[in-house]
Amino acid sequence: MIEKARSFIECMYGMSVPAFFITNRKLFIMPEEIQDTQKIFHDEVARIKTLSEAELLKVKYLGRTGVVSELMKVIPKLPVDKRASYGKQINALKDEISKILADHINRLSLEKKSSYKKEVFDVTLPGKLPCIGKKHPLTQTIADIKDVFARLGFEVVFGPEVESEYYNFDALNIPSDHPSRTDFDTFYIKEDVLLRSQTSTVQIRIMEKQKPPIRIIAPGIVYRPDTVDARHSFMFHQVEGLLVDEGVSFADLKGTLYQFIKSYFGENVQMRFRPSFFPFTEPSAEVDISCSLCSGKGCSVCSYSGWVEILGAGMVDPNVFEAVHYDAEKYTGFAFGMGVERVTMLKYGIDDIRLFYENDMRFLSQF
Ligand code: 2U9
Repeated sequence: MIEKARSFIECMYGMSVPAFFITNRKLFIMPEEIQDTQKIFHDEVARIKTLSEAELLKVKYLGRTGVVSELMKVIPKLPVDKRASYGKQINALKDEISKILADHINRLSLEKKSSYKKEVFDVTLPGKLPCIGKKHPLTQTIADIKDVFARLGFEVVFGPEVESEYYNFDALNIPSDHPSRTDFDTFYIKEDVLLRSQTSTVQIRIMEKQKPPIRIIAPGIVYRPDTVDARHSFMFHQVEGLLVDEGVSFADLKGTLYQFIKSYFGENVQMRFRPSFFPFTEPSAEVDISCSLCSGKGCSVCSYSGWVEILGAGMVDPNVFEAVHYDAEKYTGFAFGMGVERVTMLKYGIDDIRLFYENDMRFLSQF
């Protein structure tokens, strides 16, 4: 019966039909090409070991340009009356391949999933270090300064960076002919509008609103038209402090700055006051510390003097109190100011202020 069918098909199709197969209980007589394909597929399927091999085989046989598609391309070339039968056989082969591959893919994916659970977690493997950000060194210095003064009862206050001449100069007893008021030393936006050159403007604004006792520090950016070099920048950070109360003396100023210097630079650092002059304080002083880089022995940072200047300070000038309507007979106070870049450079031995502004991770990651 089979032999009969074969010779019938061979004679009808004009091609060799060496075998047959049964799908869905129907007898199909397969042309050789289809039968060979089926045989090769079964050989290949028998060799599959992994899910990815099964998936590759799926692409090879059932993909858009795969083996089955190639077989389909023969159909239009057959005599019209033979196309349907040939097409049916290819479809049967396609169904068979699809089913076998789907079974393999399902089984292999289940096996893969269950093998995950069996994997042993090696606790001795080194972990991946998370990349943790940190504060910019200037932000860190401001935080460190705030910490010391917070412990001494100082409150942190802020104010505008665009100011009037009154707050930046007049209220601070800086006379109208003072050289710092010219546009060589101050950035003017227009007449009577400028970028603050010190944060003392903030203390004036606070004193206008609050009666003593006052105990504040004002951190912030200030602007001066300096040519940029290793020690200067047209903008930098300051922290200024102000304490006003009855009976405040120069000894209180010294004690406060002593505490700050020991806490920030270390217990072994020495402090000295040199007489100076500022329009807003009287008497005034410049404060030095023993060079923390050479421990006072002398190096290029301290110009071989063993001392470096870190801040200016003094007792608030009575004219400043008058500007904010404080009774200068009743109240006294001290004030001080420091450059944040400068104290950071001295603490860490940084020799160029521009490093703070360049966002170079090789520099920033060291802090
Ligand atoms: C009020 C009254 C007085 C703040 C002071 C200095 C001295 C000082 C400089 C340090 C380095 C500025 O950044 S720097 O260039 N500052 O020398 N600052 S006394 O005096 C005040 C502040 C506010 C109402």
